[in-house]
Amino acid sequence: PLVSVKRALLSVSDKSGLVEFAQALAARGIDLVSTGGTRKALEDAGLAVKDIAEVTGFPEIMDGRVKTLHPRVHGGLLAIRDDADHAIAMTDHGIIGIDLLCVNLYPFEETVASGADYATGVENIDIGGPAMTRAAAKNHAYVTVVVDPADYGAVLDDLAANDGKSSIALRKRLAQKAFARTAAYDAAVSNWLADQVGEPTPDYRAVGGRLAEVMRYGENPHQSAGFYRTGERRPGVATARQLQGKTLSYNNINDTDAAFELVSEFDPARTRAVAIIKHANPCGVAEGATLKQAYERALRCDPVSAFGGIVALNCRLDAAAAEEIVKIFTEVIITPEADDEAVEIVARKKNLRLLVTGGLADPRAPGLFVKSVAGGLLVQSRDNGVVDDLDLKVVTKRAPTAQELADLTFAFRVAKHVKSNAIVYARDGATVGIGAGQMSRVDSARIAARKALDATEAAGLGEPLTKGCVVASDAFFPFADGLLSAAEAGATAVIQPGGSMRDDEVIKAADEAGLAMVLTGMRHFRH
Ligand code: 93A
Repeated sequence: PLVSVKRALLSVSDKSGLVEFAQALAARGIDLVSTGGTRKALEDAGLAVKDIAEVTGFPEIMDGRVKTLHPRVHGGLLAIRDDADHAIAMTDHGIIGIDLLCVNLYPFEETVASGADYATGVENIDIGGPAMTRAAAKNHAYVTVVVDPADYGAVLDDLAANDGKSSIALRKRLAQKAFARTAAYDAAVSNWLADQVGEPTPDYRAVGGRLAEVMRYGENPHQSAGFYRTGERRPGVATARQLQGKTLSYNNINDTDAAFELVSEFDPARTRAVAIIKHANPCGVAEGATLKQAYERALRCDPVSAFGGIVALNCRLDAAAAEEIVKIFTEVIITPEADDEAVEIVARKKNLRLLVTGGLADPRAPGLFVKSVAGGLLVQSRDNGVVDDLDLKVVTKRAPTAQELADLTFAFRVAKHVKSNAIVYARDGATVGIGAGQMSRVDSARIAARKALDATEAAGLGEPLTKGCVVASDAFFPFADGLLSAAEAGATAVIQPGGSMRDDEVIKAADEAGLAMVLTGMRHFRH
């Protein structure tokens, strides 16, 4: 199980940590062999390195497309060291064993993510690197393969602990990592090509992510979890800069994503908006003349649930808003940018995470949504429908007033981000009651009304917040009951997709109750 390491082949694109690693290997008397660029980096650092061409007896050709694809390399990686026939083949063909392979691949993902053209993308598909990586990983009984500079230390520690030999435990672990890397790499290439050819069926691209972090646990402490980045350049939780606070948990990431996707629906050129999220559902969303005001109005919707929530902003966090937000316990703030003064205010709360995204996510952008089921993956395009782009139809005798219409589009924008069945009551650009995740729409409507009463009481208001509000529903009202329950609560106007067999009945009930109703023609289920 312990294998002595005599020769190492290094061929890396990402040269970070390379020189130190190679120096430590050389200090152990390990011979170094390298491809062009890697050899140059090592020689520049004063190390003795053999060129791969000396091993193969064959020059690098075709602009480096063929440099390590040679039987002397692959024989050296794949030979079973204690097999007599393999030993004869090695002698017959002048093959020398390679005991350690250090490879990282052409930066394909980074290259295509930076918007490189087609030819550049193709040229950055590494062939020789994955071939060597797979060969070494298959032969981990003898060969140590390291594909991530983060593992250089572990390799050196292993050699130090075993008197210059490598342990099977480490070789096995690194082999697993190597195959994970080549699998993700091929997935990235396939996904990019799918985009290039306009492949209509969403494929498994989201699975081609790279492990960014092993998390302490998943949704619950007995579940293991990892966070993968897909390389998608969408401003949000996966790409944000964390300025302070504890590491994000699985639930934090899930909720922060929901919060930022929601608040990104509000154009900062038009308005300032704040969304407060708990358990992936908004418990308050509001626009305001200032960010501080937007936060206060969002908080008013459900101050009890907002405790320990995630706060997302659609524009630069300023000092006044920061002062307000830190008054109650908040898990995460996510914002496109933050003033220095605001950053200092947040710094008073050591555990509060502050994430800066550099911009908002485009709600109209395409993308994929993946969910796992037993034995499979459900993959669909992201819900990128935006109410502003829809052809709204007034179906009642009374048309909504300008103020009602503004509130209707506001409420529908929010409803898209509420778990179904979603009912959202809103007034003056703020939610006043949200009913989420119920199995019947009428229950969601009742819960939203109940929550609005609680908020009214908490705010010490005489007049219920629902008086003169509007109501949005993520899918059609199958019966008039949900709609009537909203009217009873004080709603004067309704927005919903329409399309029920009983639309006529529902419209008639709306007319009788004096409601104005608008149909969007687009449903926003979210489960
Ligand atoms: O063009 S390749 O697919 N053909 C090869 O034979 C080959 N061998 C190693 N790419 C190949 N590599 C890759 O070159 C490695 O995976 C590594 O990323 C890079 C290192 O090249 P250099 O040492 O010249 O910087």
